[in-house]
Formats: sequence, structure tokens, C-alpha cells
Amino acid sequence: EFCLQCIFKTRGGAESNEVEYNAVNVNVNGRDIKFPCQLFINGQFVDAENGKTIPTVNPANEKTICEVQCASIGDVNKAVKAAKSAFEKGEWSKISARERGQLLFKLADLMQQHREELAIIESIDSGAVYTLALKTHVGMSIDTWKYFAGWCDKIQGSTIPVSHARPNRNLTFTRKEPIGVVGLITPWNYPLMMLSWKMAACLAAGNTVIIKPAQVSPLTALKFAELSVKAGIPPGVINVVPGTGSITGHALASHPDVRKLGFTGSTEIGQVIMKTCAESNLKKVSLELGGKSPLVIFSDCDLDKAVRVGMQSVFFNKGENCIAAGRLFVEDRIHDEFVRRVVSETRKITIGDPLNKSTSHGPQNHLAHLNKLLEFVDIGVKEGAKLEYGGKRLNREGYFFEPTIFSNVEDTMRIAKEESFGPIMIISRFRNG
Ligand code: TAP
Repeated sequence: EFCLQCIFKTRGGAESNEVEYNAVNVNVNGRDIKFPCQLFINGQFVDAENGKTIPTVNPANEKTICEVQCASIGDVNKAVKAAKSAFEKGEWSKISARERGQLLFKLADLMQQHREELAIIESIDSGAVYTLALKTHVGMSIDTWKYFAGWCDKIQGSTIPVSHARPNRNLTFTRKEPIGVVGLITPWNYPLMMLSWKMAACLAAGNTVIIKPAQVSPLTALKFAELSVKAGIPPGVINVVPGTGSITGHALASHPDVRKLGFTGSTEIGQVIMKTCAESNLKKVSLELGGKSPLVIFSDCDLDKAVRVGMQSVFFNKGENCIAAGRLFVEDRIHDEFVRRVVSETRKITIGDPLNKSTSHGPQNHLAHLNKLLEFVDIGVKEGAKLEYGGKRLNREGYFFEPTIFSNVEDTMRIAKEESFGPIMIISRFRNG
């Protein structure tokens, strides 16, 4: 007989479930914080079988925070085996939907208790401004877990009134069942939130998961794994395999025992993933890819508000935001005034240490991304767009990039078509009527 109490009892009580790991200890703003840097497989933190590691760097000071174990193909195989076993015969497969919900609520509560720690880790690992990390990266993750915890016992099928083939009487109904082992591959811009959006729904439905976080920002996923043990989530239900996309991610996408793959990232890699999923075992696949959303500003707008909203929509989370406004179309009657005001307001943005509560704009997530933004600016200038403001790396340590504004952008230009994924405002003029 399996029940929540049994899980808690066999695993040492809901509050006292602890897991051992090689801790990374850091002191940030006078606060001691510890987190794991190993793979999390079958409820335990372990080293990669080949001992390979990847350094993870604090983008605010360019210093290595720690070396994180990098999962090999063999490690992915172990994680999939653990997830399959947990799904088919573990405690997870035997508890009721309501009990599953209680475990997820418990996990959300623990995230709430550890929210400041999680926000600090997110901030040093991804460059997110601490106040934003607390509210958005972590706060929205907790909300997501609570929301999906509530779904666990509400997933139901329907009965369908088909015509009877007389003399038989048929009962036709649907039953929604978990699919099994799910692989998740996430990007670096909102590490914990991406994990939460993908994983919470999977677990609520009763699946087991293996996640490969982005190699440049894996730390909150590992801290989360520690909290999942504290919450009493059984071994094998959640597995975290940091590593590279080309080896670890590919091993997950191509694994024959993974039944579904959830991916968020670039359109190019999305195409690769879809092909890999098809060629391996035709696993189901969900892709959330790039975009270039427009924000249209008409002359009868409240200009102060339009400037505020325009800046938020481009500069939020230093532009590393999948719902950022990729282009702004401003009606010609207010165009010049809009550009003047937006430049003047952008000058006032406080750029600096993301842990400092007065900072509103932190460093870009990692060096390769910063370099891509500098290249994007070069392309814009060469194509003839007008660089109104910014466009340069800041002359200080850290991957800081000036919030940037381009005007006179034509539809045919590359900067009008490609996503920068950074704080670069692309303004085009339009005539209304
Ligand atoms: P990608 O380069 O596509 O990477 C996303 C994830 O895929 C990373 O974990 C990456 O591993 C992994 N990966 C790379 N190659 C792979 C392969 N061959 N097989 C399996 N996995 C592989 O994107 P990114 O640079 O991290 O994120 C930025 C992009 O994500 C932007 O273009 C943005 O549009 C998009 N994005 C979209 C959304 C939504 S909701 N639509 C949200 C956020 C971001 P590594 O860590 O080794 O790179």
C-alpha cells in the first residue's frame, strides 16, 4: 500500500528529507548560500560518469561560480532508465492524483520558503536583476507549481453518446493517462521559470521527467532538484542532467524510451530537435521557438504611457525575453517626439550589479550572447539604420551592454527580421491613412 504518509515515512518525514551532495558554498551580499553542482539522477546527486565539467560564470563579474558536472550519453541513459522505472513501478505510479497534488503543493511551499536563495542563485547565474528574479523568475515559478498542483485531481475524460449498433449497447469514454518519460530542454533566459512551465504540467499529469537546462545557467534547476527531495518527490520522477545541447540534449531527444520532448529555444535548434524526435521513435514534440512581435503605436496614444510600455516591452530582463517587442512601429506624426523621449528615458536606466536593489538593468546572460548583440548592432549600422542610442559594451567588468535604440529601420533590413533577444529597440515609421 502506498500513500503520502508512506512516502514521507520511508523517506524520513516531509520536512527532514535531505539529500547529500558536493555543495558549492557562496557568500552573496552577506548571505551564505549553498547549491549542488552535480547531476541529479534517481533521487541522488552524482558526478558525470566521465567526470567532465562545464564552468558556469557570473555575468556580472566574469568569474567562474563553479564547475558543473556535464552529463554524457551514458548519464542520460541512466536518467531515462530511472524515470522509466519510476513511471512504471515506482511510488509515483501508485499514489493517487490527489496525493500527487499534495506533493506538488509541498514543493511549491518549499520554493516559497527558499525564494530569496533561489532568486540570488538565478541572479548570479543569469544576470537577472535580483528584484525581478524574486518577483518574476522565482515568483512566477512558484505560482506555476501551485496552479498545476491544483490540476492533478481534475484531469478527466468524457463519456461520448455514440449511436448504438443494435442489438449491442456501447459505452464509449475517454481516459486521460500520462504518456510516460518526458524529456525537457530549456534555454537560459528564465532558467527556473522555463523549468517550471515545462515540468509542472508533466508531473501534474503523472509523467516522469528528465530536464537538460541550458549549459550557461543550470544552477537553479539543481537547487530545485534538492528541494524536490525535501518535498518527498520519489526518486526517478525528476532528473536533472546539465550538459551540452549537442551531446546531452541530443541524447535525450533521440532516446527511444523518451515518449515526449518539450523544448524551448531557437528556431534553428527547434528544427533539429523535431527531426531527431521523428527519426528516433517518432516521439511527440512541443516546441516554443523564436519570434519577432510588433508593438504598434498610433498618434492618438498617451505618449508617456507609450514610451513606458515601449521600453518595458524591449528592455525587460535586459531584452532576454521571448515576448519582447521585436519591432516598434510608430505613426509618423509622433515618431520624432517618441524617439526623442524614448532616448531621453533610456539614458536614465540604472545599469549595474544585479544584486543591488537600485539596479534596473543587469549584464547579458553570457559572453557569446553579448558578442551576438554587438554583431547585431554592426549589421544594423551597415544596413543604414540610424543608431539613436547605445550599441556598445560598457567599459567595466561583466557582460554589460548599453540599452540600444535604432530608428529608420526598413522592412528589408536584417535587424527588422531577426530576433536579437537583447535590449535593442527597433523603430520603424508608418503612415496611417
Ligand atoms: P538554443 O540555442 O536553441 O538552446 C536551447 C536549448 O537547446 C539549450 O539547452 C541548448 O543546449 C539545447 N540544444 C542546443 N542544440 C541542441 C541539439 N542539437 N539537441 C538538443 N538540444 C540542443 O536557444 P538559446 O540560445 O538557449 O535561447 C535563446 C532562444 O530561445 C531565442 O532565440 C528565443 O527566441 C528562444 N526562446 C523562446 C521562448 C519561447 S517561450 N518561445 C522562450 C525563451 C527563449 P546548450 O545549453 O548547450 O546551448
